[in-house]
Amino acid sequence: MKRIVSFLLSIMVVFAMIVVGVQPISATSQIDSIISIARTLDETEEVAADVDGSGNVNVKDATAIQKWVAGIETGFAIGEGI
Ligand SMILES: [Ca+2]
Repeated sequence: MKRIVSFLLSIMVVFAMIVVGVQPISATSQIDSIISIARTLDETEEVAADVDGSGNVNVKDATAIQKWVAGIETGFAIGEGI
């Protein structure tokens, strides 16, 4: 019974994707989107995003921001303005 329900749900999801016109997104286009977003940061945004003050924005900054969002202490002044 569980397999039948799972199969029917899968068919419904695929059908809904076809009706709505959802197109699969390649990993390359997702990376291009992320890079294009990163390139649009202005100087103020880059300073704000560089939460560890290393001089560049990288995954360490993103991790610190994620921890801050989750309420985990990071030791950085995130969300306090520049
Ligand atoms: Ca940084």
